[in-house]
Amino acid sequence: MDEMNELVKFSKSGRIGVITVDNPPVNALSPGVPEGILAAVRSAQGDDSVRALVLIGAGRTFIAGADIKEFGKITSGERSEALGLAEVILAIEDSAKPVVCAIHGTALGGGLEVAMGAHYRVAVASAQVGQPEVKLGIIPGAGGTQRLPRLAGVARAVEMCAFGEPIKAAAALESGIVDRIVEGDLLAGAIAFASEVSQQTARKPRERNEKLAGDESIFAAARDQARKTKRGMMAPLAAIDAVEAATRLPFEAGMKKEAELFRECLFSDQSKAMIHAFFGEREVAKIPWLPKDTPVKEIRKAAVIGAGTMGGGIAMNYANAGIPVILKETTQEALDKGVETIRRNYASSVKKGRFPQSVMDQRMGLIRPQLTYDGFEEADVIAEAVFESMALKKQVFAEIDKVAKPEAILATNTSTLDIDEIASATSRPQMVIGHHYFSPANVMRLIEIVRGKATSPEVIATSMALAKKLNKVGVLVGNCRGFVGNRMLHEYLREAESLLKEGAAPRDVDRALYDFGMAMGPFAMSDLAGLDVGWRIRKEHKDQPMIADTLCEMGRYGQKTGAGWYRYEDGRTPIPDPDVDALVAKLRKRMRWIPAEEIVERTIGALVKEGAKILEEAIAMRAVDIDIIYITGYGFPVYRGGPMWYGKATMQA
Ligand code: T1G
Repeated sequence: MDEMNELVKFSKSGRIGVITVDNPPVNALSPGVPEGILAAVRSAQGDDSVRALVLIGAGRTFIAGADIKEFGKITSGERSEALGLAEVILAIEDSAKPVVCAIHGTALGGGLEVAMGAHYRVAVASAQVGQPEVKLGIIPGAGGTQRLPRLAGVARAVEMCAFGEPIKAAAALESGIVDRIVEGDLLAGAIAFASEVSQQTARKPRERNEKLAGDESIFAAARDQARKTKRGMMAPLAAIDAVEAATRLPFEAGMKKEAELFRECLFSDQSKAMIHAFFGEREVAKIPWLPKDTPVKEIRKAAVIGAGTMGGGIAMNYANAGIPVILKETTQEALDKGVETIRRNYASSVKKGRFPQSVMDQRMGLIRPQLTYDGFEEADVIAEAVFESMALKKQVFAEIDKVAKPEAILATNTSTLDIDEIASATSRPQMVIGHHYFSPANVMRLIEIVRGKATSPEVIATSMALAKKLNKVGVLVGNCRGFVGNRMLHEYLREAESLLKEGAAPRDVDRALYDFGMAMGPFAMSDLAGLDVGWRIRKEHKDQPMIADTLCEMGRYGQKTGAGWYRYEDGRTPIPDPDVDALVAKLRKRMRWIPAEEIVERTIGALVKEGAKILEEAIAMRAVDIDIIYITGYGFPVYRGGPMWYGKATMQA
């Protein structure tokens, strides 16, 4: 095996040359990889013993894209902008000897673009291919928007480039991206395929224009969908423009258009923020002070106490991960209601085609509803999700302390209460930890993992690993009132109320933050979550009253009572209510028009200020932890990087 360099190896199997990319962990196109591939392709051209080439990745995946770490160096001017990919891909495409890409794991971004420069692609059934660049605030920059529509058609290319979701090998075969699904050993299958095609004249993907004819409405429909589902993001619209250019311009001109749009996105604040979030999601999983060899227990069985909205969603997470879970309630009526909600949720996913009925049945089969603690002694983790009352939670923890096995993790889903006090109800506070999910728990990706004074390193390490197993983002935080997310939210809501007292209306504040990119404004969000939750906690803590408390005294808890800050006729659409305007007018100190910029600056500013205090107190380890909490748990726009990133970029926090 010849070393083109330490990252790319070349070997021969009979008359087939094999180019192996070996750049762990994900074979990113880091400096040296494109160069190594190019050298291998070129050297094979002159080698008569080689009739065809196979390009494959070593380790767990094919090429997972350009090296994202290089983008910061490009935008800071530290290195040249040229990724060096276009030249490599052209060399592959212009190879006189057919090139076959062998795909396992993921072929993503530049990885799929390299593969689409090849004349053929074979894949194992478990492989996935995609153009996820829009998730980094950019678009494909090495021909993906020009070659993908030529291989898979315009509609599929728009879908993949504008929305960034990968597709499975079977769908890639069906749409013409992949030429064969290989059973068994991938390399052997690829070499066999390469032998078969070695005498054929391979077509260059850039010359395959027959699928470019498309119905123009595809682009308009995709733009509408992007404006709805990717609201405020520039990259999805740029990706659509680039694919559209492929249908209108010759290949080279289309490539030029793609490069322009790629550069515009790469140098945008949105992309910097989204790349921050990409690496942030991986960084929050790392606990610097936790020894690497801290034992992580395997979670084979779980139990959830409380089948309400949160308990039901938490049980679904375990079932979705294939973990059998007991779901306990105190009354049959409450239990039946909880199980029915779970069934309805799964049925709607089946209806939306997310997974087949068989998967729903399998998951429902993993959930065991009951009214007793039978079987709790086998659970590796017990998650409590009962009503937010300290007395009740302590009673429950005293009960599970008697039935749980010594090594079981005792987790509470409290959103505000003191973990140490809850733990004091047990004989094993070192096994107690907060697993704070966000509603709806089976959808929201965030779990705030709250360590108590006594929580052991094993329990923390196991909880962080469990979050990944449940396909969630676990962020470790310290124990204080409201932990990180809700503590900051409290200040955000207080500032929103003070804006009302100065002249703004709830809809003005909500509009400003919706336009800023929040999933919804503070008042509409409070109505969705239920005003009574915060009210009960403020009463329990004898906090300074808020206007929301007055609304609760009027029986206005939000959507669940048909009225809160807004009125709800259809249960979900907020309608401004003159009664609320009148109440606010009575409490108003002065009346002035407040511009949206000021509303955003003050409310997001409140988040940033409280975030800074939380960092000082080490309740959060890093600013990025706070950013990921807000992006994955509170609907903060990812293209603004999270409150601390945004604060730093705009408020010199
Ligand atoms: N560049 C640099 N580092 C990367 C990387 C990449 N493309 N992908 C992953 N890593 C690091 C990651 O930070 C982590 O590091 C480790 O690898 C394992 O990743 C020209 C411009 C492939 C599905 O967007 O989606 O090509 O934390 O924990 O859960 O048009 O990684 O261990 O130090 O995520 O098994 C397009 C990004 C780039 C794919 C594997 N490609 N990666 O998931 O492992 S733009 C992407 C992923 C581009 C071209 C454009 C996932 C994965 P550390 P991990 P995983």
